[in-house]
Amino acid sequence: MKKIIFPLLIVMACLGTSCQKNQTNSSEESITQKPNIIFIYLDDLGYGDLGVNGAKGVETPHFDALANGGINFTNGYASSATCTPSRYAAFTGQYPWRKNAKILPGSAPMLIDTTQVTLAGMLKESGYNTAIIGKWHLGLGTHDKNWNEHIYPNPNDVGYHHSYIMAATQDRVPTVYIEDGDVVGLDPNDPIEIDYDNNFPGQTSGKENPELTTMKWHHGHNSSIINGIPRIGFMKGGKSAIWSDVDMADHFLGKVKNYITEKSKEDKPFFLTYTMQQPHVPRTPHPRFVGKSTLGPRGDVIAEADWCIGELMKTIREAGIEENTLIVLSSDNGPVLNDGYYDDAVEKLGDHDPNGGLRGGKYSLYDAGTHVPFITYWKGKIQPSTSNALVCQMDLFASLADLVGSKMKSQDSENVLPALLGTSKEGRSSLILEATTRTSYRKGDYVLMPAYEGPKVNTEVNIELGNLNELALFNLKEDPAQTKNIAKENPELVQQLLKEFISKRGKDYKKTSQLELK
Ligand code: NG6
Ligand code: CA
Repeated sequence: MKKIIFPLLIVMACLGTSCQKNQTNSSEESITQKPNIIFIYLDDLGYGDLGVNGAKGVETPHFDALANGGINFTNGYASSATCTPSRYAAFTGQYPWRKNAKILPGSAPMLIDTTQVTLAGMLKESGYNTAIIGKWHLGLGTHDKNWNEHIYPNPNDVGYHHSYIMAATQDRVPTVYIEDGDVVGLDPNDPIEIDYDNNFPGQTSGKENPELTTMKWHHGHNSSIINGIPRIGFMKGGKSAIWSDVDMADHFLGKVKNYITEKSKEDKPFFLTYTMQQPHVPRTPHPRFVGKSTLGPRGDVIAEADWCIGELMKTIREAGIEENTLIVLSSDNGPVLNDGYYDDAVEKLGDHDPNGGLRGGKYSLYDAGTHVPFITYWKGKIQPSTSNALVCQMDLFASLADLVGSKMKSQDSENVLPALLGTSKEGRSSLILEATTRTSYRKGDYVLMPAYEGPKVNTEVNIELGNLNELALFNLKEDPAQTKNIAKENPELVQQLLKEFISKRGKDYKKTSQLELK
């Protein structure tokens, strides 16, 4: 947006009434300046996947520049250890277990109700242009939607003026882009059909025709073969609309650059959610990035994502808005190596630790499931630092509402704006974390993990799930790898935390369902 006009409004307001300096700092700033906001949301990027957090075998200079030039949070969280629930929380400010949010198939109806408050909707109400470009994975339309017609509801019905998305994940059908509710490039004579249960007569599949695949499936991912990659779910038709996997990063980035360039010319500020697909499976780096890391495709797509961030920053600088743009960067859940394809992520890991020393990973109730990279950057406004304040993506709603002077509220979001801007090292005092319906309770440096039934390890992805025989207490500051259950030594603290947890989460926290990868 152009240089800001708000001071004039304040002068005008002061002419009418007495103009006391009675606002808090942040609301005062929000009156003088509403910055552009860009939320960069990665998919399955681990805390330790950034150079600044100790990555080995892949260089991430652009991520690191944001972290070193802004605030690198050491206690930043996704609400959940999988995508749909985390996105639900980040985009609505409500705990995902209230909505029973789980990993959705690509055919799922929209999970967010069109009457719900959303982060984008709040910013839209506050005068922002709003857009989402990238992965969605919160369902679209209704159960019986027709992909060949306008899809309602879509992101534009829950707060975004503009959306350019993939419906679910890169490994799920439909493998097409959807712009403002319409499939892009669709030939009406070749309509799309989607089925998550049964294949279409006469069509090949990864299960029956593995010889036709160029990427081999390890578990699941054996339905329709598209661009040589076996996917989750069956798809028929829509040939002209099918995306190119190796070009996906460039494709979304192109949309992002155009959006920033165009909207920075307008008087309104913008809120852009850039939901990158990396390093989720299938990992398909553009040929320019193949071999850029020593980690195989998983590292190469992290290098690709890093380049995209560099390009985004270049665009912001060229548009002259770097000092008027708040950037928040995070990941929807922790890392996984083999998530269903043979792609050398395990074999080429070397001494890289995507978890950054934390236990578990994607799908896990242990810390690495939800404890993710979390960076805020605002040139000239945020002083470079690291912060151990406890912050969650779900808090963007209340924090950004404060920043822009909105009175709108969402149920579970807490205002941690001072932590996000670095004027305070205090974040939330507690947080409920979730992994496939199981929940734990983080308070201060401690995390309380109730006992849950189920396997200790998911052997397909080789990740410890955090199903413990007995309730456990860990001090994450002293023991980030969660090696020592200190519940027995701290009975009073355990009772206190359990009481708080149950009062917030409800007594039925034990009603859980098992992780099913499909
Ligand atoms: C699992 C998929 C996994 C990934 C995940 C969702 C199988 C066997 N595994 O069910 O590959 O797609 O769902 O990931 O299908 S998330 O980051 O979007 O939550
Ligand atoms: Ca994810």
